Amino acid sequence: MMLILLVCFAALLAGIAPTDELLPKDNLIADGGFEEVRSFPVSTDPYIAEQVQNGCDLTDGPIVTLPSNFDQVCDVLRKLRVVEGAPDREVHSGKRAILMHGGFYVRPNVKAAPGDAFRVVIWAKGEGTVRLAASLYPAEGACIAGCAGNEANIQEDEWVRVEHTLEIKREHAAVKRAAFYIQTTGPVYLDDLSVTRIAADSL
Ligand SMILES: [Ca+2]
Repeated sequence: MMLILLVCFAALLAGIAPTDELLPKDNLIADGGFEEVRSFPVSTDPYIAEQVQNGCDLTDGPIVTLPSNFDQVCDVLRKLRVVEGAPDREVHSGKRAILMHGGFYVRPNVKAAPGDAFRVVIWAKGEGTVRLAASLYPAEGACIAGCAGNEANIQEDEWVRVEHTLEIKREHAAVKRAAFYIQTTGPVYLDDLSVTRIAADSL
């Protein structure tokens, strides 16, 4: 009995289940729950400073806080803020999520080859559309192709699951890696991003 009480008490101390338990173990994206952040003075990062000068809403002050898996802007980024709050309310799980309008690439790049397929999932809440996609690269050099899911309409005040299957066509024979990105057409809260490799025979 005492042991059960101790276990219950430990579970209480631990709070809710860590967000990683809601994400697949084979998630190829680091920190898909957006729980880890990187804070630094805008002035120390010329790339981020340029985005702010161009009108991107990243911060209210001299310090910017970005999700740790932020790699670079995709096309246009109007707004990207890390938000904190309660599960199923401001965030889908854990303590943090992001509020984003526009697009950005997430870390890391993933090894990829013609014929590969990936299941890409994110939870979203807000107003606009959400699209998950990948830019495809050869061993060296610029992007040679892409694959994208259909835009999903998000017009709800509840968290909804967006899922795409992204396939790399065999005609893109030189593809060696994929860089995944998220795009929205309005301010949308996003959490629990996962990218998992699908076996070809399960398609
Ligand atoms: Ca989260």
